Amino acid sequence: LVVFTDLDGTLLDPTTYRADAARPALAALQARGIPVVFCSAKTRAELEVHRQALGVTDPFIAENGGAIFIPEGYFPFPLEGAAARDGYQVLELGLPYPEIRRRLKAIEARLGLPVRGFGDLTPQEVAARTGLSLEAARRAQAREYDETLVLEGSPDEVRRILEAIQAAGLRWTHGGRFYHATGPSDKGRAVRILTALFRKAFGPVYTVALGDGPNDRPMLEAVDRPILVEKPTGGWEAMPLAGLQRVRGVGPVGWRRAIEALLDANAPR
Ligand code: 2M8
Ligand code: MG
Ligand code: MG
Repeated sequence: LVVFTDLDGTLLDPTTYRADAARPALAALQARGIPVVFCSAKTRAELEVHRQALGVTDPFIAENGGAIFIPEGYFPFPLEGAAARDGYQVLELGLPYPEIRRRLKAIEARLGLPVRGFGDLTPQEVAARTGLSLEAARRAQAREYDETLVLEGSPDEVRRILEAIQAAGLRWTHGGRFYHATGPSDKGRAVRILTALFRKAFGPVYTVALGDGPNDRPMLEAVDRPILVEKPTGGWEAMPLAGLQRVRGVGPVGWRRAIEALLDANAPR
């Protein structure tokens, strides 16, 4: 068994960014040695803090699939195409942040509409818009593969910007609060690559993913058991996906329920 999980609104409460309600289920996974792979829009800097706080040591996927960070020596074989960086083997799937920013600024000039992102904001502004602390806001701004967009125009202006993003060879998605612009990467591509590595290392593994929003869809499509937790507004993200399990409970409350049910059912390893 390998568990892939989104953070904001899934493992973490959508407003407090805390995982408390999920802790018993997380501990149960850890006690069984089941890998827990964070798969988030968040940056490496943010994910490192959450890993540390929750005692998670498995590989993680940052910035909507922009890169996979694998602790050095985690898999018992060399990783083709990986770059060694700060104790990780890094598989880069996205475009570098400066290149994404350049293309966004070109779109801004061409459309004559503001196309702003976290790179245009002060840490104070990011903190105010997200409810993150100033330090956490700085970590959210330490972006490498994905720009978090702050689009404030009319629905038609937003639509024109999203179309231009695609025409510029980028992709867009939505993380719950914000639109994002990325290179040719998504959570699903990263999950498939990492799953192949887990299978190569450990043989057959059953994959589970938990999410709450639109940017989780590619991840949920890439696993054996896709699970959606409830949104704070009630109900679940609309997602036509075969075998999708919708669990009651917002964020970490649903997360705990889903994982406990899974462990009780003694799902195949
Ligand atoms: C952005 O991501 C969330 C989903 O995780 C969103 O789009 O709603 C990113 O900037 C992330 O790095 C940041 O921590 C988060 C804060 O709400 O917003
Ligand atoms: Mg989410
Ligand atoms: Mg997310």
